[in-house]
Amino acid sequence: MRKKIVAGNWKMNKSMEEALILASEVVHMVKDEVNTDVQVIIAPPALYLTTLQKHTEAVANMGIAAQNCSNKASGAYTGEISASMLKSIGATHVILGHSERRQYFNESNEVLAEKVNIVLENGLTPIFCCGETLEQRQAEGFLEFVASQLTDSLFHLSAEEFGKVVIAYEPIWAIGTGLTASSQQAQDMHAYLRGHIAGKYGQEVADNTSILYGGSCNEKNAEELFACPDVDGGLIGGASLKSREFTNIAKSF
Ligand code: 3PY
Repeated sequence: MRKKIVAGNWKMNKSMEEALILASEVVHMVKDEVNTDVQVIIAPPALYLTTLQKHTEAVANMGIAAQNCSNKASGAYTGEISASMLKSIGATHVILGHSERRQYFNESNEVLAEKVNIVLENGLTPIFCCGETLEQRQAEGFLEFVASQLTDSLFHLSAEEFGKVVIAYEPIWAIGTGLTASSQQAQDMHAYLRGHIAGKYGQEVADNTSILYGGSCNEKNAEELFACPDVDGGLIGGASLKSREFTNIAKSF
């Protein structure tokens, strides 16, 4: 059975003090209100991971994610943070390939494949993001384009390794724009990706893969999106910066 997951991508927001308040509110609300079969993950800026991990570890169905990590193991890579460092401070997940990293930091499918490898080698769970631009959606072949992001960055993995990956479909045209994919658009893409995974790894692996929807998911649209048979939760942007709204999203299954 695949997991239901709601992950909050805080991006580059909040001071330390604000982050502590937000995390402790989320931790309390999740503990009191969210079904234990829903895994709730927060992804604060890397600087706050060590401190906030001490809060999330107290709740069995919570995890804490980095928003990125290096494709290198260690060494002279000024400014980088390695997967083993993240593991050593108790991080559980790493978001990889968010469209903002692909767009502003030129992350290619090849570099992302290296990051996926190193994250898995260190016993962390990659939340692998994929998605198309508006121009791609309006042209032919956008389903195949998104599937190719999986092929190029993930399909070198063994079935056992692939089974540890979480996928997040984030249409780029719905990120930070207030536009959301309709539940039908999300379902169609998720079903297509699940079929693509089944073609490579078989139906059982595909059925056990959590595929999250991201892109302006909020407390108003989460219930309809999460009701889709192939949508297993959400990667939440702006709405994860408000404890009440984020918790409500985690309660939307
Ligand atoms: C968004 O919803 O804006 C996101 O980018 C989530 O990662």
